[in-house]
Amino acid sequence: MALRIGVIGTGMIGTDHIRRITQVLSGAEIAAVTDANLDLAKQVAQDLPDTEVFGDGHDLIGSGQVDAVLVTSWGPTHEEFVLAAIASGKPVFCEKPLATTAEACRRIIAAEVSAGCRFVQVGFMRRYDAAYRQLKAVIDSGVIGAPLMYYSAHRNPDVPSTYTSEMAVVDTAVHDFDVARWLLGEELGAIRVLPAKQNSLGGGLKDPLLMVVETESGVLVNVETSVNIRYGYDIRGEVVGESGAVALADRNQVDLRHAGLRSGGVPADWRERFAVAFDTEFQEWIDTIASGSEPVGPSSWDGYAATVVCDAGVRSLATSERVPIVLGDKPALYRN
Ligand code: NAD
Ligand code: ISE
Repeated sequence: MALRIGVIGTGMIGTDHIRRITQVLSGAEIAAVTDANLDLAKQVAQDLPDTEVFGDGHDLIGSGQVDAVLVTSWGPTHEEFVLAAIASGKPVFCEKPLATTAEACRRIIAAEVSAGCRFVQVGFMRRYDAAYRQLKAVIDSGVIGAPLMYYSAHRNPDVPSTYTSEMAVVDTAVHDFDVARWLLGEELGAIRVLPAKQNSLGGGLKDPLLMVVETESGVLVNVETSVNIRYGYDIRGEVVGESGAVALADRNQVDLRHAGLRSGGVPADWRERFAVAFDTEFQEWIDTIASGSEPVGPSSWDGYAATVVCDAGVRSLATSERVPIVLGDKPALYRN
């Protein structure tokens, strides 16, 4: 039987995930949807067979028609829905961030620890991208020696008018923090956020930013966020090791040579750049949950660790000072 998923939040990424679950992937169906904007939820359900519209996320989570929950509502609402799913004993896939405060993430961790098993997977899709997976495989093989530095560039062509300077840290660089932890296999220990000369196209935002992050063992991670760079959505990464370096390659299928120039495309946005990674992320989650296993992807601990780094980053953005990152002990549930 197909895994019956209930979706809370049918906005931009919610509808994109519904599309992939119903049109690209196998083994799951959308049994229920809800949104604070109920008309939007009804409109989305119209195009789906047998999908019930609920007036509220809690009713959806409690429904006997829902086996697993997908949270794609705004960040500040994530905690209550994730906690409710855990209390109902249902697996929950939560888009980033797990929650917007470290305290809220700790409450989610406490709920899972007291239940004695994992229910939560967090939407850090870069871990499912084929190029990032190869980058990690090269690092883990030892061929470049011990990693010493990691350069991570996160460039958006533009951002909505509601985007604030702090969002470059909590909404954008959060992916770079998670992928750095995953690639390097260690926690981040301190962060310093430095605004560069301001991009005049950025409507007053502190943009671009350079974030200098130190891992616990002393690897330096340099994260650049440029969120008004116009030319496209460009994600770059290079790890420098003791005896070699490895970088994400440019991703074009073809290489155009014309009129004295050599060129290739740049994705328009995150949906295009990470389409296949999102597909892989969800197919692996569906297969794991449908088999009755606990989720194995990014955990509540990963969501918590990323939020703590973001908190420290926001503090550093205000002062440009180095801010230590303090996580505390990792519960056994999250130690592999
Ligand atoms: P969006 O504004 O397009 O959609 C969010 C939807 O949630 C809206 O329709 C809103 O009405 C609904 N909503 C808000 N509060 C609700 C509540 N209490 N109950 C039910 N519905 C509620 O936003 P989006 O761009 O789709 O982002 C949603 C989440 O996905 C955010 O947490 C964002 O950070 C994350 N996101 C992740 C990625 C990624 O690359 N992994 C990309 C974009 C967004
Ligand atoms: C967005 O919310 C995402 O998560 C994208 O992956 C990121 O590139 C973008 O900057 C964020 O606003």
